[in-house]
Amino acid sequence: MRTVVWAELAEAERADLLSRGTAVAGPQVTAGVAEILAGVRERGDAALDEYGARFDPVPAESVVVAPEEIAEAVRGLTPELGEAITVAADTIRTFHEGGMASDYEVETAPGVNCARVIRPIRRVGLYVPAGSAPLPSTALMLGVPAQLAGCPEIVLCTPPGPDGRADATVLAAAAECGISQVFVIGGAQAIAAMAYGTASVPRCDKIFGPGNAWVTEAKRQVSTAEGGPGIDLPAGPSEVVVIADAGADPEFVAADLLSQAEHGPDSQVLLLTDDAVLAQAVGEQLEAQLVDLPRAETAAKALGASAVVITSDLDEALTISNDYAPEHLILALREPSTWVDRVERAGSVFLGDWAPETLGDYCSGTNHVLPTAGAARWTGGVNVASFQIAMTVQRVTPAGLAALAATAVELSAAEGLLGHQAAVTRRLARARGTDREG
Ligand code: HSO
Ligand code: ZN
Repeated sequence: MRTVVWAELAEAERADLLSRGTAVAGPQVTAGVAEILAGVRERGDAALDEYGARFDPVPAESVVVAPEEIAEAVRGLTPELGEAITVAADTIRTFHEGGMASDYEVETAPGVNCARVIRPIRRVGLYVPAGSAPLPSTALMLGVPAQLAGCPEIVLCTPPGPDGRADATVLAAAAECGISQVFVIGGAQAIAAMAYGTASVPRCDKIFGPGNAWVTEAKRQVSTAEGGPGIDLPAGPSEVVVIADAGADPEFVAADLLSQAEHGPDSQVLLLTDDAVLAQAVGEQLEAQLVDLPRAETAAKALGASAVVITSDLDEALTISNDYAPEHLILALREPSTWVDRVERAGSVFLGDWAPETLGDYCSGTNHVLPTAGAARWTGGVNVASFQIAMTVQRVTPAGLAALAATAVELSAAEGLLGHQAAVTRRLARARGTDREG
């Protein structure tokens, strides 16, 4: 990792340092994705087989995962892994359940009652990647909130592994969330199948989940097509910013940086610190720890494109992080809670020396499907509300209509929409007539 001093950087160098370089799909990906989407839309299952044969190292024999295969996957888990899936599902459930939106009703004017009622999205599609490694934890992060939201139909797509089958742990995680409609389809074609539907794959109303550039671009394209499904958020290459002070533990800081760097060569890793001695020590730790990692090559590539930034003080570090809007932010600081108020935007924040991002990735309870590429400027991560529709309902009595009639009449006149106005005044006249008769 190269080390730079923030105060010595020109404006353009600062912008370059904070630019992801991965946020926008290249023209090749855009065009390739468009072709796949059109293929699946026009030829359905036949196109899925065709793209599977073209893109998957070992294509699946059938895209449909039979219920017996899911049951077999659950039976085949070691007791330890089975327990880990259950414990993680429980913590995720506990945290997400605590923040569920509820219905509410208020009287906004005498005789006018407005309510919000929550409805689950009818059919949701979850994408669980397996490109560089199968991610059963992602099945839990999407499946648990979908289940809590009460979605009646949950569809899950995941790419085939080296044996041409869905990863057994992903299947077991799906089963933990009560998901039975599982398909072995990867990449843009999986997103296309869930967006348009095929004879085998049901058409979904909203598509969730992280993925590579092709998956992220496919989600973007289907969601902007007319009648297309909704999508959760851009969940591209993983990002972590660590803000560390002189008291931080270099061994822990290096371990956290490596844990995200190992996701992929395009992972975005940044260390911000006001202490050059700490920066030096973290550098030494990175070198020492890297050699032990099976994915050292991947992590080294990501670190090669990353930086350690020396700031004048911690406040400046917070300002940089807020501008960058990271997916994950670790505050390896003394009294970290006192700094939380300074954090304006980040997908998920980890406080102090004992909260590694790994816990959030797997089992503390928070979600790991989080905004990347700066989307934390405008959204948080996936939660139960992501799987629900907040519908409004109003009840109005004749007195309620009378109470707001003048307001509606005035505003409809201002907009020149006299049809709107008549819908009020006709009722008003009738209500007055009824009053007089009564
Ligand atoms: N850090 C990843 C999530 C993940 N990590 C899954 C391990 N498995 C993106 O937030
Ligand atoms: Zn991770």
